[in-house]
Amino acid sequence: MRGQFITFEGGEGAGKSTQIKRLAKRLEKEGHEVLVTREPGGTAGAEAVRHVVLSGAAQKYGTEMEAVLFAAARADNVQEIIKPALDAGTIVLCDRFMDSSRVYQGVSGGVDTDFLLAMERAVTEGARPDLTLIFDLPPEVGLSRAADVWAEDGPDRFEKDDLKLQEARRQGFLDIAQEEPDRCIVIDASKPLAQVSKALDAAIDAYFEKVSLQPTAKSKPKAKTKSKAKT
Ligand code: T5A
Repeated sequence: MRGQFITFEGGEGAGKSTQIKRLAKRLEKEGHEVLVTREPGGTAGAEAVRHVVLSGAAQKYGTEMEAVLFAAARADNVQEIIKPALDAGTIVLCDRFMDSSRVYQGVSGGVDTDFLLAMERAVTEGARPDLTLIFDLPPEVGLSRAADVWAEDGPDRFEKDDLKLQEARRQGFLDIAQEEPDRCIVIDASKPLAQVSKALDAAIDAYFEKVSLQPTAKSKPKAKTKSKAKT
């Protein structure tokens, strides 16, 4: 028995966590087993790494070091949370995953592609996304949305990067969607909340129909929804 692994990707403030929360509730109501996790994060160890990378403490050691830290956090999340849930037949909704490393550390960070893909293969074994929703919007719109919810310590290490880098990341995600059309669906995240929700629901419905997915829970399942607190 294997569940479904659905990842959510995109630039800063694209609305992923808002939609994941809503979608998890919807799927639970329909009787699906749902687990929500995020990257970097999900486990105590990965949350500790999250603090190190998002605070900017690792930046001075270079983008390769940051890439390794993200991969280490991913390995822990995959082994401790994602793989066991998938093995139990759960739908896993993950806020960012391997495509964020490809884009942030690869496209905009300049880390060697072979190095990144080797780490990706090593840590995602048995847990490759079945479906990836890419939330696309102009970076200035996303950053302005994110700014509304910044903690008092302000933007994190990646939110501080200039618009040119943020644009490169947007294009990086769109390129992945084009290269892997069977796995990726682009959602126009610049639209008002209700329209984004509708587009996401339609994408999920079409995917579930494609893979003939029906609710499997015998009783109402419990989602382990993790809070999306800043570092
Ligand atoms: N990173 C991560 C890497 O560099 N490499 C990696 O391998 C990984 C895994 C993670 C950072 O780490 C980097 C990428 C990131 O920079 P994070 O805080 O988790 O840090 O960053 P984000 O995932 O970007 O989280 P955000 O909270 O900034 O963005 P979300 O989750 O996409 O957006 P959300 O839902 O919190 O919404 C932001 C605001 O917009 C509003 C919401 O209410 C909220 O106020 N909103 C809308 N407003 C108008 N219209 C809509 N349609 C809206 N949707 C949401």
